Amino acid sequence: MKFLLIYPKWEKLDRQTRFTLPPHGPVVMAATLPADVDVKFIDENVDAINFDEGCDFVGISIMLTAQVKRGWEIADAFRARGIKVMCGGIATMLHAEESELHADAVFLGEAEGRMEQVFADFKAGRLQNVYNFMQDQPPIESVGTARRSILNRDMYNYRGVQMVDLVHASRGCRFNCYPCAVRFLGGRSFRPRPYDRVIEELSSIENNRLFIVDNSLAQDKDWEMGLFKEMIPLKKKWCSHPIEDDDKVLDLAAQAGAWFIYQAIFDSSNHIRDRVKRYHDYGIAVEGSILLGLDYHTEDYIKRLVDFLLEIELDMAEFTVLTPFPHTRTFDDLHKEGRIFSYDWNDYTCGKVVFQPKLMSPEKLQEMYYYAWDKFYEEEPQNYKMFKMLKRVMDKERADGTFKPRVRP
Ligand code: B12
Ligand code: SF4
Repeated sequence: MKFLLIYPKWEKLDRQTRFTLPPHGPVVMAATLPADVDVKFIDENVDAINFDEGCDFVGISIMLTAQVKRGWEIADAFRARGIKVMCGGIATMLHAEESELHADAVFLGEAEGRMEQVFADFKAGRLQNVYNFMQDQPPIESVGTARRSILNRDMYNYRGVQMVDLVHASRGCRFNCYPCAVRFLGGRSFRPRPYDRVIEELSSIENNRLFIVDNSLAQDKDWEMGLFKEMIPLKKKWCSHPIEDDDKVLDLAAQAGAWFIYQAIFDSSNHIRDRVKRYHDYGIAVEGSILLGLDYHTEDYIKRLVDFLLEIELDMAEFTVLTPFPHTRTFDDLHKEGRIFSYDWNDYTCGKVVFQPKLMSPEKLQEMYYYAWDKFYEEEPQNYKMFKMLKRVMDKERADGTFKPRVRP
């Protein structure tokens, strides 16, 4: 049977350099399909969908809120042709009830160990409207190597330079940050994968450059250090969300190939200054993730914050505006206070203001978003800073003999 798995197009952040990373949820989900399912994958961000392509069943993998409306449009179009559609993925869980209106089946939760039942139901003509496994997570040991062979690999490069492959070493998160939905999605327990499964997966990836997409690696120091030790012989180069601010951890991370870290930067304190400096001391670059529009943010505060980022020589910066995603505390508060003025999910890109900020107008916050991007990249444009980051990884690769030239037109 032919299963068409689709990852809908989504709008990128205004001002951010355009490049596309391979999606991860769909390739992990594809690894869980029963052996007799013939899967074809389309990432609409890099390839067009042929709605008249013959297939028996369509799956739509939706990660972002800004992707849901396009996902539903695609679902409607296939259903209008008489083909059954199942939606899954992070944003399907966050928008479950609305998704039910557009799909024959809505799958909520992790796919491991569940697809045999779903596909048996489909074949028997008894597909259920909702499969809800959110409170019943599969054992973490059952997470296998993602099925990256379904990707159209040539599309994921930046000006001919090989970008990263995505991989994860754990699920869940024990924190509960204000704007984040991970607590709702994965529960608050941290679920590390066994080292041998992670190392087996990392070894199977031809690409030397990786993005370890775990929510945060800074959750269990012993596990984190053990992981880095196991990774050293692989000589991979990788970026990730934060790692522990500890000399032993930073040293092991550097030895294991840490290239750059996405670090949330929320103020201009000495704590942040030292945190960034310590990464730099270990040869690890930092891409700051900076959220604008918190209740204490004024125009002046944002201007000073951008000056601070330049002063501490942050390598790259990604500015976003606070966005009240469903199932977050941000949504609950702003909704209750009547401060959300757009519930059009296409606006939820993190680059558009959809709520009334406390100390400025929405228009001013939007203006400050553009100000932050423009000011930070005024002297050294984004392409240049990105080139410096890529050069950094190439230098590391040349130093340990792992550099592979791979230039695409
Ligand atoms: C990787 C990632 C990215 C990558 C995506 C790369 C790509 N090409 O798609 C990048 C870096 C580009 C990215 C960007 C953003 N991201 Co992001 N990202 C993630 C992250 C860290 C991992 C997602 C992942 O791969 N998980 C692991 C996979 C295996 O899990 P999964 O997708 O749930 O898949 C499983 C199941 O859902 C199921 N499944 C999946 N698909 C399907 C389909 C079917 C049919 C079925 C049955 C099952 C199924 O099977 C899988 C295996 O069990 C998540 C947080 C997290 N840890 O989940 C945030 C997350 C998804 N991102 C988020 C956000 C906010 C963003 C941004 C909007 C803002 C930002 N700066 O972070 C930007 C986009 C800005 C823009 N407009 O340009 C939010 C989502 C908020 C929302 N409601 O939209 C999350 C949840 C982070 C958070 N802390 O809140 N992101
Ligand atoms: S923002 Fe990151 S660290 Fe905080 S709860 Fe979400 S996933 Fe965990």
